[in-house]
Amino acid sequence: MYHLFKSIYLHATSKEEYSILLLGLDNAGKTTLLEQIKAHYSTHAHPNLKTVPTVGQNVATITLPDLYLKIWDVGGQHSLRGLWQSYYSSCHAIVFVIDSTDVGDADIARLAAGASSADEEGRLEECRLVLEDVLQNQDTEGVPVLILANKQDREDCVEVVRIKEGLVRKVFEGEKGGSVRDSRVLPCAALTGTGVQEAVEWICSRVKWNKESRPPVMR
Ligand SMILES: Nc1nc2c(ncn2[C@@H]2O[C@H](COP(=O)(O)OP(=O)(O)OP(=O)(O)O)[C@@H](O)[C@H]2O)c(=O)[nH]1
Ligand SMILES: [Mg+2]
Repeated sequence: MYHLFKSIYLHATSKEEYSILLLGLDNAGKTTLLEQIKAHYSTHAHPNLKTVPTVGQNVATITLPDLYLKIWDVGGQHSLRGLWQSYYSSCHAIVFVIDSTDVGDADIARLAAGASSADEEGRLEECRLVLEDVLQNQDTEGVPVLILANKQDREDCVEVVRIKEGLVRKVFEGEKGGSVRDSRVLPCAALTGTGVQEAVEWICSRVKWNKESRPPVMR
């Protein structure tokens, strides 16, 4: 009887926990985003916006009314990207952060037209290859992916619609786009916090939707 009551109690007081993986090239804004999410969903904290390049990982758990999000922010430098795949099988959603000032509007137009990308101004090609690599890995199969077009506060940013049509759609619909999955492209400015709540809301709805394929951990 004790065990029955204990398990009923634990069930009633526990919540689902989902792991979210922040990916993207170095300098994209992942750590800044994590800081804003932490500040937004706790009553006291101010975001620490003085970030340094991440070597290894940062992790934070935020508490929402009906679930926990455990957010993993991993370093995006070239030499660290090999570590990403060890997170894939246990994550419930991926947030791929793009620096909208570092993909080049003209380059996007060239890519969309199927032309070569020999004289790029930004890191569009690198970004495309890295995103394709994530989507192609079998451990990310079926995982919802949110693409955040970050740094939309800067005047020199490429608009979200251009990134969506010219880059993301091309990757997702290409042969290296991987399996069919839930995906969305949203604008964001991690530095100011604009778009952060919308991103978290999308993530929450999609991990719940996908929970039969990737069940949460009960905490
Ligand atoms: N203007 C602007 N700057 C941003 C934004 N987000 C991040 N930054 C700046 O971009 C730089 C890199 O941000 P980080 O959050 O450290 O980047 P990261 O993706 O964690 O980089 P790695 O740890 O090397 O993978 C910092 O100088 C941030 O202040 C944004 O939305 N707008
Ligand atoms: Mg970082």
